Amino acid sequence: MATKASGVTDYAAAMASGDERASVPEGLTGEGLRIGVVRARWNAGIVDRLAKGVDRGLASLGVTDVVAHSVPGSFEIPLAAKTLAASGTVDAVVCIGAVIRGETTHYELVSGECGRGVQQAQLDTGVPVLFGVLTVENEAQAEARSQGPGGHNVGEEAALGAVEMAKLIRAVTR
Ligand code: DLZ
Repeated sequence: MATKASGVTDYAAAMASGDERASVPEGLTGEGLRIGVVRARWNAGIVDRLAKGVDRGLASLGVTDVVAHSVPGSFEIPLAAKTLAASGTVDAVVCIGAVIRGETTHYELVSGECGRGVQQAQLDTGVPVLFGVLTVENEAQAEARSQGPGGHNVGEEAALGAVEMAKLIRAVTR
């Protein structure tokens, strides 16, 4: 595991490779869960890669019941995610999108409001809403974080987190 003290470059490389990602709790299963997915259509090629990661992550934990919706861009993700979470039809929501600084002068606005809104959605509804949205400098960084099987994929990580959080909420509230 890289440490920040070893240098900014090492840490950035670790973040890109996924070395800092959370481990999956032993024995975690998503059987019987219904998971919602909200995906943005901006930067569709990258979001497709994240979506494949979501599918892999959910399948690896035995999730078979998935409901997916798309929205125009990442700015619209929070409302769709909150509405889905509040509907009472899903155990968790995974949000995927890609905000690339090079392509937008209002990068901070779109990425910041998306992150803030996703957090608000889960706090307001009590349903886990996972942030699988890339906020990166360029396409190369986006590709490094949306890799195929065995590689770093933020969508896959968010999917695993959704199952973990859904089970946690279920365990402490029922
Ligand atoms: C407008 C815009 C721009 C410039 N860049 C992105 C982006 O990199 N990623 C993304 O998901 N969406 C982007 N958008 C679209 C906004 O999220 C939103 O859809 C529009 O501003 C309409 O509200």
